[in-house]
Amino acid sequence: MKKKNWPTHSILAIAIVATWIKTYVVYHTSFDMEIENIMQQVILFINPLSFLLLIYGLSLFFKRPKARNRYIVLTSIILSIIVYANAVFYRFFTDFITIPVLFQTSNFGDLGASAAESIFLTDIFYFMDVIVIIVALKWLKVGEKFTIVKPAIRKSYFVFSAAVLFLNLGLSEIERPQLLTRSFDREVLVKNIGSYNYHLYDLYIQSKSHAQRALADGSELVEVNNFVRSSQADPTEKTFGLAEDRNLIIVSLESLQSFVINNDMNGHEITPFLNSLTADEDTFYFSNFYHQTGLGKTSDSEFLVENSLYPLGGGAVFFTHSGNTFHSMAESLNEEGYFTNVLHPNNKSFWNRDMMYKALDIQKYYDENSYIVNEENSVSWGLKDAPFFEQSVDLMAEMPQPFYSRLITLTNHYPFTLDVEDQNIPEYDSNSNTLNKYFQTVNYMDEALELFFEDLKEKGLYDNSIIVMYGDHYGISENHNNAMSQYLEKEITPFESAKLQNVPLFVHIPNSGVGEEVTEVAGQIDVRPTILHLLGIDTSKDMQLGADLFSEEHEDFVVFRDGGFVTDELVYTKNVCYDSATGVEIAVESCQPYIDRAIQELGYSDQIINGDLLRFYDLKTGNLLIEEAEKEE
Ligand code: GP9
Ligand code: MN
Repeated sequence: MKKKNWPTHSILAIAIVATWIKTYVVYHTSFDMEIENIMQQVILFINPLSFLLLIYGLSLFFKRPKARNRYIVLTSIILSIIVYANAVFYRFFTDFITIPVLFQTSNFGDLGASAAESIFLTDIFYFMDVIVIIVALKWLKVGEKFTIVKPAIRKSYFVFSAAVLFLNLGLSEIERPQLLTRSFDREVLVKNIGSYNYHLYDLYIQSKSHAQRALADGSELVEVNNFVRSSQADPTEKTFGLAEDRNLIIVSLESLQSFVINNDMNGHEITPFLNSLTADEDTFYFSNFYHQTGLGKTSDSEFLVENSLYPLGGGAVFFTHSGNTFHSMAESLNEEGYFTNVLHPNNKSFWNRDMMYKALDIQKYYDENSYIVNEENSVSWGLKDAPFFEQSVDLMAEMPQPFYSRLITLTNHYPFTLDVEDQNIPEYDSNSNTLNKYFQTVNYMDEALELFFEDLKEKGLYDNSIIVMYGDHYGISENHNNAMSQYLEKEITPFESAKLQNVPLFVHIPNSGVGEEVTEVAGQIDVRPTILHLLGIDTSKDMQLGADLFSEEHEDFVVFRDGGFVTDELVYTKNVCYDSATGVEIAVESCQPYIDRAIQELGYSDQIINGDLLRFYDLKTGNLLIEEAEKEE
């Protein structure tokens, strides 16, 4: 059979259309992006096109058809890998890749078990366009003449591609004004400018922040300092120094959200021990406390607690800025003669902790090498919580006092795997395997905590310590909304999702007798000043964005990393303002002052981190070291 002759640039056209359609299908099947109207659907449809026209169009600069085809195939492979990597990443983090996370490759090894569960044979679809192009090359008879594409044709081609880009940006501007200047939300970006352009934009943002450090001279600190000083909350006499000279023990509770506290699952109490603490006379239980983490998850919560600054909007600050100068809580406690350390039975480079802890002046990191870890005492990510606490108390008993020990639990981590002998309550019965198992691992962690308290008492460490515990971030992502709505017996709207970022905070001060439930709206950023004040340490010179939770000047206001927030009256999320009590949507004007404040605070925090501004700050005197920096040059 004689093959039909196809026009010269058929392969180019096929490549563009194949990748375009594939990308659009991937948008709908791999990412959970809410499309609210026809316009958004149109934008989503056209947004891959301008980039694909450009990148595949570069083949027009090759003279030989062979080279041109090779370039097209190679490009399609690279683009497919990018799309696929995003899809797999999204399965974990419900987010798109940003450049700094690519430098976190040492984490990917540890993700092993979970990653394997997230890769399927059907994923071959992500390479569908590559297959189509290769088949087309093999079967279609395309003019193989040695051709130089006329510059005029090339020019009109690229003008067309630019026109498509401007059409895309124009429609996005109507749909979402100031998209590129204000957005904290990667999803909105991808929805509007497309996943490929988003990566270019990200590249631009990241190199800009790199340049920011080089350009910063400390003068930026003047405004930040004025803001921090004016929003400082003074401690109250009632609680200042309440736990003076005690050891400080902080426990980061993996993936623990507040919805399980004082709740049951099919009649089974989930967290009996923590529930008892909510009504304990030695415990302050903060029921309106929220996590504020971004992509850095556990490490972001650590960053918030140590620095009282926000983590970054893209990537984990533990990775991107471990070379910065920080004034951490550990540094303040070192000054007071504390032995500062972290205990966590994982590989020391996970989340770049080994590097970052040095920057945070933490004296010792007891990583997995400090623990006896074997088949019997570990599950999934590593050492189980109960043996972890047990061995940690042994280590703590040997430490010079007073000490500041921060312990990070591990068992209640996705995919929430638990040995049968540790399961004390049954699984839940929804369509989400993740949620079904979550209750069991939470229950296990709760039991381990009770044993931890007993161990501390046994080793004589309990009475002279203060024990602070908080949920590090959500455990159940929005991917499990159906199952969550079955469990909570209500629809999980964006408003409910925001409220589900509520995690518990416990401040347990043995023999103090002053405990109560505190309903102040607050976040992880407030932990540091609260604790330091309880220990009787002045923070009036600290460059911090949080405030003492016991202070009369503490505001009911918590800012999320994506620019959303919660106050005692309002919830703002995904650009919509809600009445906090009813969940009813209200005019955005009511939220506006707080929207501006949130942007301002996040901006100052980003400035401090990106500009590495604390190198220009003398914590002892509170002086800005601007002139000295100038003299050095
Ligand atoms: C890893 C542990 C879990 O060491 O802290 O990190 P996460 O995935 O929750 O950020
Ligand atoms: Mn975590």
